Amino acid sequence: MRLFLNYALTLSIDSAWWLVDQTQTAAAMATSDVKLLGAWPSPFALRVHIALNIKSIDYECLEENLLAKSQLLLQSNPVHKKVPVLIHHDKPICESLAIVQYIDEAWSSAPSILPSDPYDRAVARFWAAYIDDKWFPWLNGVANAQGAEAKKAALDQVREGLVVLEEAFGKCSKGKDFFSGDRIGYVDIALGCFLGWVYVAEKRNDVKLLVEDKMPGLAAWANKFCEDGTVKDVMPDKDELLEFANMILEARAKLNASSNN
Ligand SMILES: N[C@@H](CCC(=O)N[C@@H](CS)C(=O)NCC(=O)O)C(=O)O
Repeated sequence: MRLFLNYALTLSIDSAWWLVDQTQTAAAMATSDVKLLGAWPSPFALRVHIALNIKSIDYECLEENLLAKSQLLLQSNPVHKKVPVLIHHDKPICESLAIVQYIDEAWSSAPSILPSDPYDRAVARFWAAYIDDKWFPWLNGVANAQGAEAKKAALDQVREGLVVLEEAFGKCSKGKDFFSGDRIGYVDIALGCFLGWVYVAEKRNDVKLLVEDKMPGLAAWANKFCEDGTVKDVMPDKDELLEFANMILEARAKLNASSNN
C-alpha cells in the first residue's frame, strides 16, 4: 500500500500518513519539462493525469509523501502545500481545476477540454464549482458522520447531489456519452475523478449511491468514463482505494479513542 491524502478527515487522514510506506518520492528528481507532483489516491491529482492524457503530453509523475512533503512541493505550492502541482518549464501551477484549464490553453490543439462556446464554458465552470464546493464536501462528510442517523443523512445528501448532477448530465450531454458530448471534457474530469471514492463510500456503508434507476444517465456515464483510454490506466484500483480508506479510518478511530482516554 502506498501513499495518501488528507481527504476525508481533517485530523486523521493527515495524521495517518506515517502508517503508509512510501515507495517513490519527489526526491527522485525528474528531467522532463512537464512534471506532476501527485499522490496516487488523490482525486485532484487524477484530474491532471487525465487532462495530460487527453492532450497526449509526456510527463513525469513525482509521488509525494504528504506526511513528509518534499521541498519541491512546499516551494511550488507555498499557499496550500497540497498536490497536485503541475510544473511546466520550471513554473508551478496549483489547484487541479486551474491546472486542467492551463493544460487546455497551453496545449491548445484538439481535443479541447473546455467548450469553445463562452456560454457552454460558463456552464461547465458552474458545474465544476458545484462539484467541488457543494457535492464533494458532502461525499467527504460521509466518512466524518458519527452515528447511524448522521451517516444516513450524509449519504442521502450525496445521493441528492447526484440527482442534481443527473439532470445536469441530461442537459449538457445532449444525448451523448459525456457531459462534454462525444469526448471526456472539463465536467467529466471534475466529477469522474471521484468515482473511486464513491465506490469506497458505497462499500464502507453497504449502500448504493449511484443508483441506476434514479440516475441512469450518470450510471452509464460512469462506466464509459472509467473505460475511456485517457482514464483507465491512471484511475486508481478501487479496491486498493477501499483498502487504503479502511486503513486510514481505522487509524483515525484508534487516535480518537486514545485521545479520549
Ligand atoms: N482544491 C485542491 C485540493 C487539493 C487537495 O486537497 N489535495 C490533497 C490530496 S487529495 C493534499 O495534498 N492534502 C495534503 C494536505 O492537506 O496537507 C485542488 O483542487 O487541487
